[in-house]
Amino acid sequence: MNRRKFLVSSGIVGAGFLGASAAAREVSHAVTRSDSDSHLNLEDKPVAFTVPPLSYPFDALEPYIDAKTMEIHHDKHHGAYVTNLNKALDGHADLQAKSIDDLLKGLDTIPENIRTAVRNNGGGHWNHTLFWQLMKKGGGGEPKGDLAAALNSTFGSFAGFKDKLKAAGLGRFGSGWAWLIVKDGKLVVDSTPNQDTPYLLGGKAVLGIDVWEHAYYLKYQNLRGDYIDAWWNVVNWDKAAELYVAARK
Ligand code: MN3
Repeated sequence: MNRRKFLVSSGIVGAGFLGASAAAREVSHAVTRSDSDSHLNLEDKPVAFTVPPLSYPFDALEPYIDAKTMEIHHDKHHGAYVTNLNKALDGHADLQAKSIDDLLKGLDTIPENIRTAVRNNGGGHWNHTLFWQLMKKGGGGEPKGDLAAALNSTFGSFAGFKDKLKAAGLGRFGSGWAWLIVKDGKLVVDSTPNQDTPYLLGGKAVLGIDVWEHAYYLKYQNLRGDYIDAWWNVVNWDKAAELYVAARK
């Protein structure tokens, strides 16, 4: 069975266990590859990047992030980054065969006429794929273990860290992201403009918050700070802890 047939059948088998809209997404993305694939299946033409389905329903993060925002953000915004990334890579089989990580780590090697498109849309795909995983229903609270200890020693306290990330988010003029990254073995808070990834900061992501208006405007309008305050209630600290361990390797 080739990859394409396998994914189609697994998508349909999986559909019975998912809600109707999740099932539709699963099937509509079935004839694709996963982003972890780093090489071509030579039996098939190169296949496109896809939006991974959310692992929770759109309303899972209510009341902190509303269902409508999640739906538009995931399906339309993330969807558009993926569509435009695929468009930019059209005709570049060598680049289509790469993982999204490798594309973004090697922006210098991307042909100049599509480099900005890959940076923006590939970055949008990478950032959002991570962002969905950094949130969960019943999230929030405080980190544990090594990450908690490192946040305390680096920023004085968990509250000190939260203040710093909020300031980075508020200080990012226009659209972008605020990040907690590991850089040179240390935790650092920083931000990126547009859809630039932590790779462009020279670090590896532990936690990140989308501060584009599309992430919060329906519920919070111009009050970015209120959105950031609310976002702490949905943070998936288990995922952040996992990324912290990986980033230090
Ligand atoms: Mn966004």
